[in-house]
Amino acid sequence: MPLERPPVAIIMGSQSDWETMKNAADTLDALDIGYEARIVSAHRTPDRLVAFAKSARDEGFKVIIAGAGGAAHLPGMAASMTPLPVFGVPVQSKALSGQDSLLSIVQMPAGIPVGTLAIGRAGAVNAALLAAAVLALSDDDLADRLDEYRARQTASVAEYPIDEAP
Ligand code: RP5
Repeated sequence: MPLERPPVAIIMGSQSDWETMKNAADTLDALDIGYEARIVSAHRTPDRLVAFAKSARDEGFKVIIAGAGGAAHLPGMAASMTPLPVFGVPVQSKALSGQDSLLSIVQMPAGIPVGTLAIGRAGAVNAALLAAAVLALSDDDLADRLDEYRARQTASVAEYPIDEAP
């Protein structure tokens, strides 16, 4: 019997990733989708990663959003140990501006997919929206909320630019 878990797990390699990954959490909040956020480092807490990834489906999670920076092995290693869809968010690193994170996450070998998003905030927001789209396939109320989210976004875009205060 699975434990009662929210549908989305947001995992990240470090506390320092939270500033970026909070954008995924905020987006899920806006769509009223439950999530659990955890720090799970592929390098510093490998046993925690194995325990999490191997039990994620049985615990009731449906989608995993994994953010990491630098040598960003977390999304790929998580994907190697779970059949759940994994969306990877490259966190912007200090040394290489996140290009290292992006390439670490995106270059998965055939057979173990990670849906890789953009570097930084945009990637975190879009990972949440992709998670929502997956969940909406079997949740009509969520599909409606996603449509409304898109409609609000469209309505918020002005037709003409204005001068902004310097
Ligand atoms: C990665 O190393 C984390 O995902 C983080 O982006 C990066 C730096 O971690 P800290 O040194 O800030 O903890 O594992």
